[in-house]
Amino acid sequence: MTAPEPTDLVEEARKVFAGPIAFLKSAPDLKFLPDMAVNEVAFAGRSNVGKSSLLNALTGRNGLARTSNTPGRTQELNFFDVGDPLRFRLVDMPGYGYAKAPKDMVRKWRFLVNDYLRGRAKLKRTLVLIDSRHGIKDVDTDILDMLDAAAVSYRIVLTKADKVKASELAAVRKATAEAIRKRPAAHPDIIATSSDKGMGIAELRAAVLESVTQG
Ligand SMILES: Nc1nc2c(ncn2[C@@H]2O[C@H](COP(=O)(O)OP(=O)(O)OP(=O)(O)O)[C@@H](O)[C@H]2O)c(=O)[nH]1
Ligand SMILES: [Mg+2]
Repeated sequence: MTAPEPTDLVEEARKVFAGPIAFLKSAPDLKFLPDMAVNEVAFAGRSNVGKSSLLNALTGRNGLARTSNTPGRTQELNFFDVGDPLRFRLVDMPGYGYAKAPKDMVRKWRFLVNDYLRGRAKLKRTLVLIDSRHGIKDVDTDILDMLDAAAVSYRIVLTKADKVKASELAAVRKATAEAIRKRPAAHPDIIATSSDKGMGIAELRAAVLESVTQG
């Protein structure tokens, strides 16, 4: 079989994300993880970076993942089934780096997120979301270090691109590409998105589909 042309992949991805997608379950603890029936793609990143919003934009369904102006909205691992029959799963995760959250909760989320990311055999790729206004910060570096050390494949996705000028977006994209150049588990291509404006969404759908269809 020959590899699909990129345009075919974008069209295929559009269809998959327009089809059946349903919330499966919330896992507050590793013992509540669902069976490993299919490949998974996880959304990681700082609290309030736009993980849940991006999941909604990808699936074209606004209320699927709960979003909020207040950091710390997502507190469990939330699994979403894509396709009927089931093709793959999307996993919305609690954010990190939320200074005002109670310390014991922060610790709980960190263990949950890290253990899931490090130990999940069906996790094909982690999308690490970075705010276009800020670029990679120290809290992000910690999770990138962990993913590199555990050899978990990840890809940087810039969020809230509508909040910066085109020149600023180009600069943050360049600085981010440079920052990940020597990171072994990082995908070299960065996708800039805006969940509000729909920017980069078709490209990200194709990237997600590509990562779950390999192996
Ligand atoms: N302008 C703009 N705002 C966005 C975008 N994406 C998310 N937001 C806003 O950012 C805030 C946080 O979004 P969420 O999707 O809840 O963020 P999260 O990363 O899931 O946050 P936690 O669950 O707390 O970790 C909300 O007020 C969103 O409306 C975007 O592309 N553009
Ligand atoms: Mg969230």
